[in-house]
Amino acid sequence: MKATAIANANIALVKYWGKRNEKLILPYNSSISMTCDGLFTITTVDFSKKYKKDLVIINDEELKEDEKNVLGHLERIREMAGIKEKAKIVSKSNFPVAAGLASSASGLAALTLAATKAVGLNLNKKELSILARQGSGSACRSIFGGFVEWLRGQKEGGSDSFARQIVNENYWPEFRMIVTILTEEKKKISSRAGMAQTVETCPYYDGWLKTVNQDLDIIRKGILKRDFIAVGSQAEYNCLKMHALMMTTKPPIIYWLPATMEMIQNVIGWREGGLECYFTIDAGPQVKIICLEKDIKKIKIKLKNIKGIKKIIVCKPGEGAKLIDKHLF
Ligand code: 2P0
Repeated sequence: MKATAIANANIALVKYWGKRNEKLILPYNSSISMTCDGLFTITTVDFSKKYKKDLVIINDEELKEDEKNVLGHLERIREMAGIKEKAKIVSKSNFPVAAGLASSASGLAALTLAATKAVGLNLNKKELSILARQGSGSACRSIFGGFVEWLRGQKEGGSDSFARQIVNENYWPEFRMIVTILTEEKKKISSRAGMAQTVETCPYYDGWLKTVNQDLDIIRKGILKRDFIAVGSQAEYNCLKMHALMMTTKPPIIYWLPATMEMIQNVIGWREGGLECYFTIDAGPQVKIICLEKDIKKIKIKLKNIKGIKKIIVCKPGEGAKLIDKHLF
């Protein structure tokens, strides 16, 4: 009863921010993301009578604060399979965890696929997406590769809230996101707590919900037409709207560092100078530059001269979650 899966993280072009049902993780709005080749989590799950309790090891450290309720997700899968065995889980990501780089998306997607396979449930991608969503919302998008839309759904039970692929990873291979890592420190406010606080206190949340469908339409159509300016500019706008919500939440949620603001100004300046690039930022300080392959070299040269950048990772559209043969233990 052992299986291993690999899943890529994803970065949203239209963000998910706010739940209408916190227990089932049902969002107020649909969202669109790119699954990122190069930002991955590998997870091995082994269910066995030999384990007296569940043991979860993430990046060589035993899980202590179970913020994402990984153990609850495991229990959900055990219940589906009708088994009692405890599990050992070992998970490794190749990028900083919990610094606004969607580690829970790749982590919970890999866990969902590995654990369901280990217990002998052969779920299809839609079923996997629904299940991964209940572990962490953004994880439902990482089940699929390429450009992906998570449909908010209408039903109370969540059976119509899952992700689906808009186009696969080969449709727009020139599309890139350059992740600039500005700090590897863990963020202070989790996105789970932050979004709940926004829904409760932000006076502009209605405005977000009224305008998000337009963002989704423009970006979905832009992806299908490979219209870079349409996708990049609307993604940047959507990101700023989300951060405006965060900043006007009580107490305020400000994920930006001075280096974040500097990067924003840089990207805008480069664009004014004729370089086609946009930015997006998630629940953390890291800035992701949206660009095309043809401009990567020029942007990399510019990034070399900026002091605050610890590391960069260039991502192209990547594959969805999949099983692999090589176990981590
Ligand atoms: C996104 N974020 O669409 C948005 C943008 C953060 C900012 O999805 O509570 O870790 O586990 O459902 O999935 C982060 O939210 O939250 C996220 P839960 P999750 O990528």
